Amino acid sequence: QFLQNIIAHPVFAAGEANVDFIKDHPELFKFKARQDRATKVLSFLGDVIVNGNPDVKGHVDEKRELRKPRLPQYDPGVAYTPGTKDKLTELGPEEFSKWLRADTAIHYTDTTLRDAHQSLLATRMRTFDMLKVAERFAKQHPQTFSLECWGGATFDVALRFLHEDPWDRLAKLRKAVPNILLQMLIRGANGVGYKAYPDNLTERFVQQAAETGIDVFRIFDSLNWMPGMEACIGFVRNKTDRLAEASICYTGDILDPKRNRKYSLDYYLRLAKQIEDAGAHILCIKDMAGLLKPYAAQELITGLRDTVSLPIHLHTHDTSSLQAATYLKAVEAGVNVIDVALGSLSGLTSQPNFNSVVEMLRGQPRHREFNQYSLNEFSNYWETVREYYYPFESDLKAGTSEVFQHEIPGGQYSNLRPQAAALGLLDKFETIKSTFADVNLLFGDIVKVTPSSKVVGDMALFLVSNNLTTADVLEKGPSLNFPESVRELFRGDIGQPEGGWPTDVQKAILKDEKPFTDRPNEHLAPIDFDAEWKKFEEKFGARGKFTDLLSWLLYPKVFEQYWAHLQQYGEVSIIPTPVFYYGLEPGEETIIDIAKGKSIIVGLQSIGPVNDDGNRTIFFNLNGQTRNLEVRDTS
Ligand code: 3PY
Ligand code: ZN
Repeated sequence: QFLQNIIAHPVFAAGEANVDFIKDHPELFKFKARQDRATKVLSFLGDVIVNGNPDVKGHVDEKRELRKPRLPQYDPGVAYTPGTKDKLTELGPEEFSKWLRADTAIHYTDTTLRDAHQSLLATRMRTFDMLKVAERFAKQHPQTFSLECWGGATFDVALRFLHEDPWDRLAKLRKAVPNILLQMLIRGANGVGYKAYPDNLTERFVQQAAETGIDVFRIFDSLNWMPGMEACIGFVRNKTDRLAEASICYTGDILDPKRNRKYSLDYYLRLAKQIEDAGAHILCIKDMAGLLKPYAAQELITGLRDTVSLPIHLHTHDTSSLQAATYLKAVEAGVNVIDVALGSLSGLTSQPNFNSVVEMLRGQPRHREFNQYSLNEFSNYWETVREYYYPFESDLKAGTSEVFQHEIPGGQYSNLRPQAAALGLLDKFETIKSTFADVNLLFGDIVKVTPSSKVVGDMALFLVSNNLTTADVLEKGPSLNFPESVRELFRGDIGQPEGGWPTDVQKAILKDEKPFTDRPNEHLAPIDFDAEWKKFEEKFGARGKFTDLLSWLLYPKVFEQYWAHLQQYGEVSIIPTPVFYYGLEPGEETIIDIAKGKSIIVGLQSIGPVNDDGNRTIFFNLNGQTRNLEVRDTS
């Protein structure tokens, strides 16, 4: 191959190669990296073929037919139409905020690439499937306000289960979508994790996220605790030229006298004012469980419009199936942006249907024009692609008004079932849901969203698996070993709830440990980035990027496993999803783009029997040539 590279090189072919020819042309060695890449891809495929992808183990339906998706039409030669990203660059965040507040037509955030699949498919959507349509979408629908495509659980899941670099996903989406704002969800002091991080780590994370492509930072605190959000709002304002969108997380029911004592309209208006004073550019109502009913939305948004001068962005989940009505009332009351997901990834625990909400407002004063035929093409694409992720579907078949009782966030619902199943508690799922509601009251009626919602879930699972009720917590507290996350919550590790913790419950859980009420981040030593770089290089070699360092600092164990997988199997995000999860059948082949402009055709010829060493020989066809590979059978 080296000789072939020399002969084919234009300098050599022109007879102009001198003594430095090889030294001056490192591309002559390129074949090596490609061969290496192809070999690594084969070894990953071999493993999936013989042992299955561990992430779907036990859930594979051999008979299921997976179709090829039809890509929506577009003209690749057509230039991008300027959109909200260009508007932000032109105006800067302060003026953009004013422009948005005054704009009369409704705006849409498309959550398909983040919350929709986090809420329906346990966050498993791969970069591969996103990139197939990202440029098309940006060219066909440049009037979209933003694409929510990063943050929340996607960071962890990309590294942990998809073996993908989340930063690489963001960089590629940015390139494909230069004209629409890209949006992320950040859990305030908890970043994209489940615990507090040192402030200077979150600061560098925010800075890097902006550099890689984020324009809208949706910031929230899982207890609606202002000190948990303030620092993050400051990082976006001071370290980037992007938009800080801070959230009031909505819980309870402002119109229900039984539920609005703590979380009243007045409470939300007060919080909104504090958010405005903290310097946010946009106010978000983050209705993570889908509890904001239509008439409550009308009151809340009317009140907020009178209280703050920020534009208002409404996020909800359609778990009850009522939320299109909520959007109608919200639009009438003057909301500026609403969150929707493309049809086939909408509804239930996801966001309301983008395609249908556009139709709801067609012909009305606040309508914004979208090409419905094209939106439906995108929905059809995702309908086919969604099938690839069938092992991650939750069993929820219809909207449920039960959500008004248990208040489980949409993003958590699709995870709670498998968590219950893993503990052998699936037959007690009804009890788990009602215990979730009981635990909330035991904890003093708190805001439930990641990570506080996870703690309520952990406690509910703990109680149900030990045949206990919330009444036992006070009675048997001294003899019970509560989950670590529950202890941390009551110690103050993720902040303070409205009205403080119930002291008797706190005592039962913490026993003699002393809680604190200041910012948990104050208890954490700042990161010494130079020292951490050195440690990183010693551990992983000098080839890492700064974004790798950040991933490692945020998720050390998960990153280590991701890195080991990368060394062994190379870049697996380039493998088509059905092949990534289910491998190949004998006689089947797939095309994989291993480098820019370079594809390989991989076919599976046959799988040999297990030999004395416990291995099988897999016969592949790689670009027309047979390649065999020994794979250990651990199945
Ligand atoms: C997250 O934090 O991931 C959420 O989606 C919360 O709603
Ligand atoms: Zn959400």
